[in-house]
Order: sequence, then structure tokens, then C-alpha cells
Amino acid sequence: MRQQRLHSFIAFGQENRGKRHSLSAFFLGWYQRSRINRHLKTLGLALLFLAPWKITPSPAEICLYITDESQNRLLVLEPESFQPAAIVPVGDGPRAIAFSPDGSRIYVANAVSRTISAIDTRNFSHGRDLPSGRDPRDLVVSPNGAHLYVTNGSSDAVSIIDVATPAKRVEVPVGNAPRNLAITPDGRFLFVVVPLDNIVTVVDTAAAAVVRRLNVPGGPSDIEVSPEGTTAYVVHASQVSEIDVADQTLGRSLRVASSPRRVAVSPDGLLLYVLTGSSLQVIDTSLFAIGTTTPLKASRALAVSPNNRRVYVAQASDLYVFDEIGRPVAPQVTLGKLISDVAVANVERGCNPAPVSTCPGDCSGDRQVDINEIITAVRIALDDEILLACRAADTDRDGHVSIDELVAAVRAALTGCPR
Ligand SMILES: [Ca+2]
Ligand SMILES: [Ca+2]
Repeated sequence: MRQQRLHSFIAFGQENRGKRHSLSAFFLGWYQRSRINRHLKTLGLALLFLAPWKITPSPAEICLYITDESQNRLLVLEPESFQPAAIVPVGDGPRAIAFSPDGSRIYVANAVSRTISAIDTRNFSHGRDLPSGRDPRDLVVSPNGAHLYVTNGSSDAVSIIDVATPAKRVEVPVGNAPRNLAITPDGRFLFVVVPLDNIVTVVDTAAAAVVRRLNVPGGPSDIEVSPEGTTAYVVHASQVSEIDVADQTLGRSLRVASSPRRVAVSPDGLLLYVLTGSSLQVIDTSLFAIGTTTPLKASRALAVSPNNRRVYVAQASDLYVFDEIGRPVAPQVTLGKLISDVAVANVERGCNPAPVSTCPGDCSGDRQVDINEIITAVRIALDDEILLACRAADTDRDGHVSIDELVAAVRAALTGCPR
């Protein structure tokens, strides 16, 4: 049955080479049938074990998080309108974002200040920054939320940080300038890509020791573990390869477009997203075949929403949004000045955009305009800052801050907000 499906899928792909849209339509149909099959299985099991019906709570709201390296801040956005729910200052050179498993905390690795910002998702307030190693690049959180694992580009190690007692930091040497890492869902193993050494280093978290070094030629650049925890996917050279988590050996390899930089797995584990130098490629994980290829010149950051509905890609100041099979769903959005990472998650606090003050230049919404708000408005007018930093400065909502709008903001600062 699976073999049959494979043959029809591949045959269709070969017949339709170059006809990306028809392949997408086929792929979508096939993918939706797979999902329905999976849901029917789940439903069957639920009926067997869970009578009478249980009502599952509606999922928490989803927020989009973006680290803006040029302004050292975390943008928290409503993921459809891209309106800000919060703009949170973090340390210098923010890079990767990770969440505590219960969604109560966001962690941001700050490469320049060598710290990890810990942000409470209920009110977006800071706890104390956690010290990290040199040049923190990527981070993951243990499934119980007790530990952070951080790759340090300049100290050739993974830091194991105890969240409760961050002074007790353990460094595990993993190779030359490690980059991205992934953790198995049971928290036992870390898979760390070390591009300069052409290896993936496997760390046993309990022993805080390296247990294996896998040769992965062609400068591996990113790795993700499947939600079931059985397979890790690593991108390298022009390939994506499977690593069997139990055996810690390389499995199947698939040729993708050149320079694959990022990889992500859909939350249901059925699809794999590979961001290359020229495209976003969507791969079926069971067939291990490419379903769709969408041309794209963006390859810095990649995230999949927890509800499987959206894929976010960022490069420099631009954000691109796709549906689950890689079709663009919105025009590109210009956000931060220098986006370094994108993440999407369910959090405790609803992702409601803050209301826009009717007082000209009152960015914070407290009905007062202070000097910093005037400076922000001027910087938006000069194109040095994004409009989301102070939507109240754009009183006519045309997307720009004009001289007249600056004058209105200064007047509000001097004489108070108009009633
Ligand atoms: Ca204000
Ligand atoms: Ca305006």
C-alpha cells in the first residue's frame, strides 16, 4: 500500500516536473488524506479508551516571536496581522529563541553580551539574565524545563545551564565552533552540528558527555529531531539525511537544492521543511521525497507554527509566510532591521496586539509623550526604525510618519494629549 503510494507520488512528480502548482495540488490532496487517516486512527483509539467524550480545552493563542539583532529586542507579534503584542528589550546580539515546555518562559541567546534573556510570557517581563559561554548561538530547553543547552561558537562547547542555579554551568566540548542543536523529546540526547569538523556530536545529557561523533560531510548546518523522537534530520552539502536516534547512525539521504541552511519538522512529523540558498522545499518524511519547491531568496530563519498551519521564513528585515505545503499565503512583511531568528509558540498570555493610542506619538499608550517616544517617532520618519515600534506616531495610518505627524507628537509632548 505504502509502496503503491510511493510509486504514484514519484511518477506524478516526474511527469509534472516544472509544473509546480499542479504538483502542489496533488501534494496537498495526498497530504490531507494522510492527515485524515492519522486523525481517524487517533479518533478510533480515543473512542476505544475515552468513553464518554472528553472535551479538550481550546489551545492557547499562538504568538510569533522575532529577534531583531539591529535593535537588541524581541518582537512579539500576532501571527496573522503582524501587529505587536509587545516589543521586549533583550541583551546584545540576540540570536536564537527557545521556549520552556509549559510556555511560561521565552529564552533568547544574546551572542554579544554572552547572556541568555529569560522572559516571562504572562507579562513579557525579564527575570535575571543567565550567564552563558562565549558567543551563544543556539539553545534548547530540557523537556522538564530545568536545563538549557546552549552552543557556544567561540568556546567550542555546549553549556548546560541549570535554570534554578545558573552559576553551576557545565561545559561539554563538542568540536570546533558548534552551531545548531536539537534535543530528543525524552531529553536524553543532544545532537549538535559542528560544520567546521564535518560532524554531528551526540551528547548524553545525564552524563554531560559526548557519546558519539558522526561524520556528516559537507558542513552540516542545522538539525531537528522528529516529534516521536525516532529520527534526527540533518542538512549538509546538498542533502538532508536521517539519523536513527536509537542507533545513532546515518540513514537515508535525499538530494535537495544547494546550500541547505535550516531544517524544521512539522508538529505532526509528516513533513520536513528545508530552507536552501534558493528555495523552501517541503519533504514527505515517510516517502522521503520532495513534494514542493518554492523559489525564495531567504535562508536565515525558519519556524513552523504548532498548529501546523503556517511556515515562517526570515532573512534580513523580511518575513515570508507559507502554508503547510509551502505556498505563499501573504505578501512579504518588513519587520526588524536585522532578523536573526523566528519562533512560533503557544504561550500563557494571549497574543493580543496592544491597542494603538489615539494620542499622537504616545508609543506606550499611557497618554503621555516623553522624549524617547519623540526620538522613536523621528527614527521611524528617517526609516531608522520600524513603524511597529510606535504605531501611535502614524496618526493617519498610512504606514509612514510625516513631518506634520512629528509636529503633532511634539505638541502632545509639550501641551499634553488632545482629549
Ligand atoms: Ca507614552
Ligand atoms: Ca502617516
